[in-house]
Amino acid sequence: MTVQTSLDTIRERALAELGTAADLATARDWERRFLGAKGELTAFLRGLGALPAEERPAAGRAANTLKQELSAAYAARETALAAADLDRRLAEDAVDVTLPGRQPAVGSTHPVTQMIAELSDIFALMGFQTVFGPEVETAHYNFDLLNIPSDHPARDVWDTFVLDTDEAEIVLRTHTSPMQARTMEQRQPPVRVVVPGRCYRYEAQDASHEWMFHQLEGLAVDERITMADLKGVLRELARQLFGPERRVRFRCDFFPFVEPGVDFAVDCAICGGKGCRVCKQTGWLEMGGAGMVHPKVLQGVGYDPERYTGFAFGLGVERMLMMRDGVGDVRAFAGNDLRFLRQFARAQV
Ligand code: YSA
Repeated sequence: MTVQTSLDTIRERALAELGTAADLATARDWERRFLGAKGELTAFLRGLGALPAEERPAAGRAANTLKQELSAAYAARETALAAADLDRRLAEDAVDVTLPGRQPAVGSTHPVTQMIAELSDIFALMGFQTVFGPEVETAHYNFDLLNIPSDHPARDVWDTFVLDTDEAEIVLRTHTSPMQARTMEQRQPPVRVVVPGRCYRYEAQDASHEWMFHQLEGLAVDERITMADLKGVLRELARQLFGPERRVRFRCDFFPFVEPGVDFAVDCAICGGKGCRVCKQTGWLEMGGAGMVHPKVLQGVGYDPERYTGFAFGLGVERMLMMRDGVGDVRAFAGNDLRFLRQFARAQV
């Protein structure tokens, strides 16, 4: 077989195979097989050394001409296949701009957050400023300054999560009351604040008790503040939150940081005070504790108890929601069941 015949055979086969390459990968494989370092044509060029010297120049020229022809054919085929590939990908990625958009999932504030905002608004109208305090507290603020010294039996009833006992005893606050002392240490009377926030108690959970829940503390200190002011403020709260027909009840209760102390209840809005599952058949729902700030607490923060008096209260935020919206189990609020939470969904502004 002459050199030219061999080259013609390679040429014919190469162009036929390139013509059938349907995608870029096949075309690149073709290039490797014919034009690559170990390709057929390269091997042919290397073999030229075995020819008689007088035949080599012509054979070399013919082989190089074929190489250029095949390279040009490959370049044209590659360009065509790349363009076809781009067209295909563009067609696949095409967006139909006339399709209606997907509805974005819009969240809503948690019912407890909503209730805290509502309570802050109600108290703001009565002149109370909303402030916040730490959830990780020292026993000094959580107990000592509230007239509950370490040897006092009342300390045991708070079911406290203790975080550290090394230097200062560090606890998760069991109530929002430590903010009474923190606030009074920072301001001089007149003081009027409410303090919403999380509290923690190492308690068995049931329909009305969670280990993590929210309270709203209230504190007013000034000259001539009386129990009548406390009753008036809490009655107004019940009126705004539950409606003018609700009745309120104050019964004697004991908290070491008040004198006298009361528990504050509202007649059950679900059953109208007749007795139901939510109010445990009593007709009343306890909202929290309250009272006149104990003189020792005032003294502890440097206030003169002869000059100043004050009232304070601590209300259960989940309890108020349960009562107003007929929720039978406090555990629902932290349960993360979207079917429950969506019932409180509000448009965000
Ligand atoms: C009392 C007098 C004051 O001058 C100021 C504040 C207080 C309240 C006091 N610091 C306190 O924590 N009292 S309390 O233990 O009775 O809790 C108040 C309210 O928090 C309860 O009425 C209830 O509504 C809510 N609460 C308490 N433990 C709870 C709870 N809510 C859900 N789960 C729990 N485990």
